[in-house]
Amino acid sequence: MYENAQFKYATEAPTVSSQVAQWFQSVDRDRSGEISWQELQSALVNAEGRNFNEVACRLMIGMFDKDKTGTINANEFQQLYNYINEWLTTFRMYDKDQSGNIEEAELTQAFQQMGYRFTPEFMTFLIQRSDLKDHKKMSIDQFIVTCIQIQRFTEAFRTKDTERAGVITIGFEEYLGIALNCSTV
Ligand SMILES: [Ca+2]
Ligand SMILES: [Ca+2]
Repeated sequence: MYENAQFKYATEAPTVSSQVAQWFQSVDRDRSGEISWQELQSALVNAEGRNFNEVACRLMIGMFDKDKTGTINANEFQQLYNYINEWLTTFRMYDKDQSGNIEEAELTQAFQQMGYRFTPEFMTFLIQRSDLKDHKKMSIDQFIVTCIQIQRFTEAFRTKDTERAGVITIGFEEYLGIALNCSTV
């Protein structure tokens, strides 16, 4: 089931830099020397056979676009490549039944291992918003986005929650500021 949740163009172990260069060339379809989120999107497929969602691709491009051109050059790409591979490894580790998706029990365990203590209700909520139809699973791209967003919101929350009480009081505009900042891709 995993064949789909991989780089479409990678044929061998992805650690050698010549292979990274090869993948860069395959992904850079218009030969601009830069990878756009659209090009990244068309190169990444989840277990459903669907291309990664737009938010996931924009988020990942944004993270490694050091010179802020909106695209990834060959130098920036190595890091992006490693980052995506780390996510693939993480995802595989949590996808215990190797279904290619993260089901609710797997998600619960994943967040526990990441150090979060969430209620079962919150886990159900996360699964439901990922799988609008069957309420059963989360794909790899949804998992990446969910983890990144929860991580960002957690960091923002912690800067306010200095006593580690798990509760904060926040003004309306400050709340909006955090929400808008954390959702920016
Ligand atoms: Ca390009
Ligand atoms: Ca699974």
